[in-house]
Amino acid sequence: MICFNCKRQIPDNVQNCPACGSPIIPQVQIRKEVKFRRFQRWVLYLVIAVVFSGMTAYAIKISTDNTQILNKFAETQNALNQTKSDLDAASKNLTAKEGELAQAQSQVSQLTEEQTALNQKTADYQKMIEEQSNLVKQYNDFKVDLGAANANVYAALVKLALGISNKDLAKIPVADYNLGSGVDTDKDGLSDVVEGALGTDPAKDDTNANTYKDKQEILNGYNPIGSGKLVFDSALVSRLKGDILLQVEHKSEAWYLSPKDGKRYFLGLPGDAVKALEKLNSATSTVQ
Ligand SMILES: [Ca+2]
Ligand SMILES: [Ca+2]
Repeated sequence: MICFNCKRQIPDNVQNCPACGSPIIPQVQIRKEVKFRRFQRWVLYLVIAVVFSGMTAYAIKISTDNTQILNKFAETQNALNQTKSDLDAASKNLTAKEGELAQAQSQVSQLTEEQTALNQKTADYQKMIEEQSNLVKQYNDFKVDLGAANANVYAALVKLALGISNKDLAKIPVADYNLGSGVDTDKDGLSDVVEGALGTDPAKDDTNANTYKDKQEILNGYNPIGSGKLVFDSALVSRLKGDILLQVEHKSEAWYLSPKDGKRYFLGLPGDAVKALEKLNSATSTVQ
């Protein structure tokens, strides 16, 4: 047996150590003591393990919480950066809008000037319309006066003109004057009115179908309705030179027999005769 105090070999069944005098504890009690202390050690290990586990879990929790906080902080930082970026963009946008507003104000100012100019032009235009209206009124008054004058001239014309039969009229050569003005259905250079006066067919450019057109035959002294040459009466022509002849067997078409060339000039229907005479007078210098 071993003394627990001095660790020396001692005899069994002694109450105290012969070497150091310490009381000797029985083996059974020692085993109990060892078992108790082993139990205490395991309890201690258990407590340490529990505490360590708790601390580890707490450390993990703190780490997790920190990570979450850091993540939230990063998110907040990103949100702040985004907000700052948005604010910068809004600031730029605001600057651009201010520029646009200034431009719009400039345009409004320009439009106001244009509106003023437009108002002035409108006033000028209304004044011009008014002046034009006055001119039209004066023109209409003048036309009434002119119409009255023409009526007087025409009355004198009818009074001075001579009536002539179609047969006698055919004995006077036709001048190439005023033959094509107005509607010309067959496009032969003789108006429908002239063809009515000459007796040709206004729907055929070659009334007698001899391959020579009506106007060509008339101006060259040929009969466009029948055949052969027209027979002119120089004595009749000499007698009627300078007269206005009314085609009384038709529609009273007026002809003027020129003393210069002995040809008849078509003046038209009674309503047109005055105008044709005026036209003929202005063209007299060209008549040979
Ligand atoms: Ca014709
Ligand atoms: Ca013919």
